[in-house]
Order: sequence, then C-alpha cells, then structure tokens
Amino acid sequence: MSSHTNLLSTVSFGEIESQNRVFMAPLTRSRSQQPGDVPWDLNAEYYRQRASSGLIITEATQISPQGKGYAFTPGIYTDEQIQGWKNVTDAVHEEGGKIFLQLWHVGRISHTDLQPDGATPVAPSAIRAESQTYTSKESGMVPVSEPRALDASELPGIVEQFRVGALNAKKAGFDGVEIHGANGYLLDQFTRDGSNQRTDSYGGSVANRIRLPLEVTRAVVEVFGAGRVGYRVSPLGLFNDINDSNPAETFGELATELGKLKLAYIHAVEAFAGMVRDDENERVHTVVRESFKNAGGGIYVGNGGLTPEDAEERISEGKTDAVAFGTLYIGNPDLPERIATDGPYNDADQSTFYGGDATGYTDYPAMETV
Ligand code: 8OZ
Repeated sequence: MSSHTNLLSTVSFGEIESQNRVFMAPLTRSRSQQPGDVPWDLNAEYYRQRASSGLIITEATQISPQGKGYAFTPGIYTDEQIQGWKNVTDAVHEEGGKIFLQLWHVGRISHTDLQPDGATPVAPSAIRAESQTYTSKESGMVPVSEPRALDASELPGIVEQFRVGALNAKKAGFDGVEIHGANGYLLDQFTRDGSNQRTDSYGGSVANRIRLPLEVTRAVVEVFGAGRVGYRVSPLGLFNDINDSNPAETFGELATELGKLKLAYIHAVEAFAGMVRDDENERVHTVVRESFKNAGGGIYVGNGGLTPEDAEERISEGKTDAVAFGTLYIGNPDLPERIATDGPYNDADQSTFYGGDATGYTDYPAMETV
C-alpha cells in the first residue's frame, strides 16, 4: 500500500476541484504539426494518456508570432491552432481530466529567423541574453538574437496579445490558463532587474517591474475569472541568463499582488532536477507561498526535482499544496496510479525530449493492470 495519502487526496482551488495533487508540469516537447505550429492528434493522444493528473498544464504555447522563440512549439493565435487545441481538451475531458493552457511570450529568447519578416525580438531592455534557442532542424541550437527595447506605447499591445491568447484558450475548451512568468521569458524579463533596466514606469522599483506582469494578469482574469488562472515563477532560476538582486523581495511583492487578485494558484519552479535544496531556496519560496496565500490567493504548487516521497513530505509539512512533476510525467503517463502502488516508474529518455515523433512521447506504457 502507498503512503502517499496527501499527494493522492483531492484539492480545490479557485473554481477547480482536482482528483489529486499530482499535477503535470508544463513541458516543451516541440512536436506541433508543421507548417503553422498546430497541435494535432499525436499531441491529443499524449495529453489523453496523462488525464488522471489532478491538473495538466500544457507545454508553453506562444500567444502570437512575436511571442515565439523555438521551432516546433505550438501556438494559440490561429483558428487552426484553436481547433487543434480543442481536439486536445476534448480528449482530456473525455477521460475525466482537467487541463490549463500555458500562455507564453518569449521576449528576448528568440531569433530573427523565427520572427515575422525577420523582425528583431522584443524585451524590456536591449540586452542580449547569453542563451541559445533552436531555430530549425538544419541550424540546430544557435545564440539568441540581440533584442530591441519595447517602447512604452507598445506595452498595451503585449497585454492585448495575452488577452487574445486567453480568449482563444477559452474557445479551445481549456479549464483555465497559466501565465508563464518564469524561466527568463518576457514577463520574467520585466520582473527581474538583471534584464529590466528601463527608466520609465515599467522599470526600476519592484512595483514598476511587476507592472506589466500584473496588467497582463488582470487582462487574463477578465477573460477566465481569477479562479481559473494560475501564474508560474522561478525566483532563483538562472536559465536563460536571468537574475535578480533580491529575489525574496521581488517575488514576495509579485506573489502578494497576485494573491490580492485571488488567483487560483501560484506555481514555483523551486529547483531544477539535481539542484540542491538549500536554506536560501527554502526561505525565498516560503516568502512566495505565504505572501500569495496571506493576500488571498489560492494554492501553492511546488515543482522541481521532487520525488513522490519528497512531495508527500512537503505537503504533510504544509510547504506545498500540490506538486507539478515534469520528468516523471514524460516517462509515466499514469503517474498517480504508479504513485498509489509505490511505482515502478519508467525512466525518461532525454534524447527524445524535444522534437521527433511518437517515440519517447506516446509510447511509454501504462502499468500492467492485474
Ligand atoms: C526547454 C526548452 C525550451 C523551452 C521553459 C518553455 O523553460 C520552456 C522551455 C524549456 O519554460
């Protein structure tokens, strides 16, 4: 018998009631149909297989052509993409699952080859990230382009891109949306002072740096209602060459404001697999969790290199309410069922994480049922 009673218990947040606290983390798999970055039957099958999750959060999905930063990631701005996603949400709902779309604008983590008419990628400030992206099968990984700073007059247009993305997600039948505010993409670039050196009302103080993320969140909440909106942060993450001089203060304030908006959840990348969970990590995420919940927000979702045993312990200690699993979900479509029997778990093959076909995607077996 499993001892994962907390992890497998139901949880309510906002307008959502989930069958368990085993959430599926957003995972870039780069398998949309081409041309047009369209979700198709292969993707529907992959998500259908994982419908016993308490909540599936889709792979990051660009809200506009400008918001794209990698070849083969899906979009949510054309009718074809909306139809493709409808096929995905129908598949998950048929199996009794719940699914949120992750709304994504990459900002400076892009390349002119991926932008409409070879345009320059946009960012809060014209600072190139020491990072790479994937532009095509032929080019492979290449350094990201130098971005241009968005003019203040363009920022309402960014908010509008997120609003339209949320409207399209609603049309596609999603139960809600998660705003991608993590991992060095556009909203994170505004939030952290390493990438935001603006001197207008969108840069400088924490209140200024979180202004655009909060405008975006309010627009998305107008579409879905706060009870169907989550927000993802990675306060200590360094991926995509980003950093902040005071993560506890910056993300504590952001979490407070998101809590005041009564969002369904805040989702924190606490550590990448293999990273040590040290005191600073614990301190910053405690600030984020408590700030969000004390201000009126819903639940806290932890993520990053946790085993089911760690997850159970952290829930029982009140350090998280649910856990999003990434790598474990790649190899184990029936993860909650496996947790219930204490495994066994399939290993995930890293060589098939990004791009390709059904291999390493929809061919991981569910457990034999006896
Ligand atoms: C891995 C490769 C490409 C994109 C993220 C959307 O880190 C991503 C991503 C991850 O949030």
